[in-house]
Amino acid sequence: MTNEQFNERLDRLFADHEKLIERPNEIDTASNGVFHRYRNPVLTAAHAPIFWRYDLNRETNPHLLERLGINSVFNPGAIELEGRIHLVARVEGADRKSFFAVAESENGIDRFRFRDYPVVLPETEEPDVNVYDMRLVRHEDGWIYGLFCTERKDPKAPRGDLSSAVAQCGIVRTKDLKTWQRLADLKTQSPQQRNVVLHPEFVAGKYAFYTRPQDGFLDAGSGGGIGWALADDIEKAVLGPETIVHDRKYHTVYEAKNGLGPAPLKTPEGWLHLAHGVRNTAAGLRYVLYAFMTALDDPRRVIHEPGGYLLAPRGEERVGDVSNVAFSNGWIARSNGELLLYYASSDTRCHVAGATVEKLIDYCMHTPRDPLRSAACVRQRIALIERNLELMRKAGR
Ligand code: M1P
Repeated sequence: MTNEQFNERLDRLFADHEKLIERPNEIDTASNGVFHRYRNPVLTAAHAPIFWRYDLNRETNPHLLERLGINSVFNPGAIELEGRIHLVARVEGADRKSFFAVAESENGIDRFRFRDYPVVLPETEEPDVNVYDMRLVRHEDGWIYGLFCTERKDPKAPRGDLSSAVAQCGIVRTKDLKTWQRLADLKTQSPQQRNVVLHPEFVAGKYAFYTRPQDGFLDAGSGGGIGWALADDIEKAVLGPETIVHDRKYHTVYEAKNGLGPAPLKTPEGWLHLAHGVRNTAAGLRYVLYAFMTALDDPRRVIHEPGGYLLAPRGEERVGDVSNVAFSNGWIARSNGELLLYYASSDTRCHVAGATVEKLIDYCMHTPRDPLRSAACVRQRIALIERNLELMRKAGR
């Protein structure tokens, strides 16, 4: 490669990257009324800065080859800070290891740009092998907490088993998403934990955690459900027995597994929750997002439980490293009532859907519950049809 060719290729790399970052996003007009999708993903592997991936020095990289590839960018935590929307994304290198990186945007819909450096996450005495899926929450104690999954090789795995892992909840806190303080990993009575979320307020003067007790690394086993327990201290948080807030149920969209998404939002009608539900199919697991509400005076008590899913992977979203997955661990309620719901598709890329808190409350309060049996579902639908046909007759439609 001549000097000229090297520079030409370098210019093109930077220009294409800039074009991608600056690409405006548009609302996808096909909407069910509850939320609207946006056409373009907000963050992808291609959004990672060129200087994270290439060695730009002609002496050491004469062919201008990518040296440290990025495989995917997904499952972002989200928070509004100083008027800007910040995502703490799970960035996975070509080597399969994930790390966290902060990307910022003015409007939360497009032009997300990664900060120059990824997050340098402090470690405990037991080094993390892989970290992912940070849930950010602004707690009433004044800190922003990030709860994430820390994964390490299972020390009890038989020789030759290089897949078994132990998942636990790591905890960091920050004021600015720049300096991070690592606290002790959460201690619970369950063999493994993933999808742990900190409730934004004290409950009975204690820190309250949503958990996901599970027996194995992948399978919930006899565990599962979205759990709940309190801790006296956040710096060395220890949980007692977990009670189940929202359980798995036979033949629902959350029969195999479920887990809380972002921290719940406080609304006048109750705590608004977003979660993922997993079912088994012949083609593998299918992950969808669902919503529910709990009581303001007792965040463990479910008060509204709409049936079915809120958002399921659609079209291209269905394809990726782990296909047929919609997963969310970040949303932002803006002061004007707008809701930005960040979700990832198929463990590959990040999207945003727009809604309002008011619409989500309406969805939770007025969507009928899952009747759990086909015949009952038909009766439920016929009741709707009858009411509508009557209205249509009166309106002369
Ligand atoms: O691959 C789908 C998701 O699987 C896990 O979620 P869960 O523990 O509920 O099965 C997580 O690893 C998540 O990151 C991933 O998106």
